[in-house]
Amino acid sequence: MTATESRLEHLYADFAEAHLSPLWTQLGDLMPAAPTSQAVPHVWKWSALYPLAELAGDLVPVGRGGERRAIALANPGLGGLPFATPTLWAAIQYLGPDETAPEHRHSQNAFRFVVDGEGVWTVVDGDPVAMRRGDLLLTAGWQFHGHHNPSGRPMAWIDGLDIPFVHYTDTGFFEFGPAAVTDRTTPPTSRSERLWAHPGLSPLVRHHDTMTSPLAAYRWEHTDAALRAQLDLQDEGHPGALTPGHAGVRYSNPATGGDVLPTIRAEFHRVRAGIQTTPRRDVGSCVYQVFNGTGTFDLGETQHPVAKGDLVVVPSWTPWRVSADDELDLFSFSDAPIVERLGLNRGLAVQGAQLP
Ligand code: GTQ
Ligand code: FE2
Repeated sequence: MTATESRLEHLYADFAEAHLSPLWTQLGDLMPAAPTSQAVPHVWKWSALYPLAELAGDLVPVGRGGERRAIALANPGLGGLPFATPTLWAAIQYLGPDETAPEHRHSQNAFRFVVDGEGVWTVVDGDPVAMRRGDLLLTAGWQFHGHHNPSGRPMAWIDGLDIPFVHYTDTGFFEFGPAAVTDRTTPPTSRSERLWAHPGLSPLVRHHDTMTSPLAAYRWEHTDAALRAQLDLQDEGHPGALTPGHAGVRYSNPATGGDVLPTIRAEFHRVRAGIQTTPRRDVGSCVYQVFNGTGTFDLGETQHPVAKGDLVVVPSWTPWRVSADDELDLFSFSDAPIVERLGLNRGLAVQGAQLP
């Protein structure tokens, strides 16, 4: 070892001792030419998830303290953390007959999506919201919420939250509410829908928060009708669907037209049998859940057959596309509002997606 090498070695040791770290040895990791996510593309099969949730239903009570019988997708690339992606939490939540998940509130924004079943009401700031197949239900940050199941049957759904983002930014607060939900009535329609779910019409009331949708429930009948109309219009020779055989909608805030939550975008896609979507790669991460049908996701180098209920993680900048065997209905959510509002997106998302 030369004298300089020896002095360098000491310098690095001194850096470590002084809690300092030089840029030049790690530039490629810290500032790669394009995103290189620690998260990996992965698929969780509903056929594996659901029985485990059922088993948890038998063995694990739900109540104050643990709060929810929710089982998170832990991305295999994220070292065992309960995070689907570096920004997004995705979990299956299970509530048995006559069970109640107590009220609480937190900074983290949340939604529920129902792939199957009904019978649970989520009570959001005192407004009971029925949860049914195909519905998207919102719980914005700091709204009190609890869930109760007055039906005789268990119900499972998926939760999406920005828990990882709030965790990494140290921005979370949490508060317990009543152990029982405040309003145990079971109306088919929530007060938020009665006020806000009229197409093209905003009530002349003050809605202060521009980043959060005032509408707590987006019903399947509307999503389904919107997608069907896009494909029908295309068949009739009119502009409609995104590309041939691929229809898509974004769930939007009826007061602003923006995303439903400050940190989470939600969409629904319908891909006709035999159609392969245009390959794309996006800045930011995304989670898909198959609502209906079968097909194959190409994620980077790998191919993954999917069926109803399966959950698919697409990490940032991963090239991907999906092919439908029979008509494929896909719910999706992403961190796009974070990426876009902070000016971190790249416009040419479709270009440069190379798939084998
Ligand atoms: O239902 O309130 O999956 O607070 C994670 C945290 C669900 C909920 C989750 C939560 C909830
Ligand atoms: Fe919660």
